[in-house]
Amino acid sequence: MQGLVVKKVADNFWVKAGDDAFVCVARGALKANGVFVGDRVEFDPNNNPATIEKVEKRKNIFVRPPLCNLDALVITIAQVPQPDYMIVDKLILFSLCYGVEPIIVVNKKDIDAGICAYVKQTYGKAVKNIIFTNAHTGEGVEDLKSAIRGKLCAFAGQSAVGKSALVNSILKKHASLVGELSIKIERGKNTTRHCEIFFEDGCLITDTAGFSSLDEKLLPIAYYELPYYYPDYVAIMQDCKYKSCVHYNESLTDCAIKRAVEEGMLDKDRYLRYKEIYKTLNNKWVKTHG
Ligand SMILES: Nc1nc2c(ncn2[C@@H]2O[C@H](COP(=O)(O)OP(=O)(O)OP(=O)(O)O)[C@@H](O)[C@H]2O)c(=O)[nH]1
Ligand SMILES: [Mg+2]
Ligand SMILES: [Zn+2]
Repeated sequence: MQGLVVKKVADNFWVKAGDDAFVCVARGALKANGVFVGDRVEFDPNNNPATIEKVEKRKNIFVRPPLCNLDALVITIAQVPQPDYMIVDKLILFSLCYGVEPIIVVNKKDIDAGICAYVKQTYGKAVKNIIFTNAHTGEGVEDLKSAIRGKLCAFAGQSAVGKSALVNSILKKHASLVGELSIKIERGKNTTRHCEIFFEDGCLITDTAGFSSLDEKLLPIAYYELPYYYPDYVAIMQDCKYKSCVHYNESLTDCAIKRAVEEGMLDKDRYLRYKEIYKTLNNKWVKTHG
């Protein structure tokens, strides 16, 4: 039978097939860390215990949290706590590196004091789905569900922006499960993080804290590739004078990105953060390539 690994506890895997879940163990060579939550597997339910026989090819894999085949990352921000847009930029880069769709959710719409308009303006050309929600009233949550339906997704973003509240709002029936899960996650930073996929109305969700903080040094991008992970830059970079333009030190007349920033077509702060990330990646390159 075929199924999706939705939960792992010790050496046991919960494999969902249709409406049923089978508790399985991994067979032979798959035993040593060969199966992850998110894996699509072939399993034999007639063995006792049921056994996972084969793991399908993965599109991506993460260690913290231990999860694979992620389709979408819901990057959550809010008016309060004060947004750190460097985190948003890095989470977008991270998503695009691993073939994950970045989705931006601006939560706490009820206390919006300009952030909704700013985010639309700044990221509208880079991220297709930008959604505004109020996790308390459920406003916008149907839009969010439409954006993530059929995709395995995880929530990321600063603490207290309302990730768990949003997950709870989507997973009405499983609210207590989510609470239990976050307690497990919060307990002790160094213990292995529990990770589980929840289902509701065609949405596949995992509430995990693992993706929230990112070090740009760990991004698997060479500095000269960085511009290609900015869809808003890619859209106009054919207008740069030089093919190998990195949109850093070139003159305003040579670089279309710098010009667009100067003319207010692209957000200036996002560009300054781009330069900061570029510099970090460049330093890393110099260190490792001499
Ligand atoms: N006003 C308002 N408050 C909200 C909204 N959504 C969540 N909150 C509140 O924001 C606080 C933080 O919500 P959480 O869901 O715990 O935030 P989180 O992102 O999961 O935080 P961490 O688990 O620490 O990463 C709680 O007090 C929520 O009640 C909203 O739409 N509007
Ligand atoms: Mg939380
Ligand atoms: Zn340029």
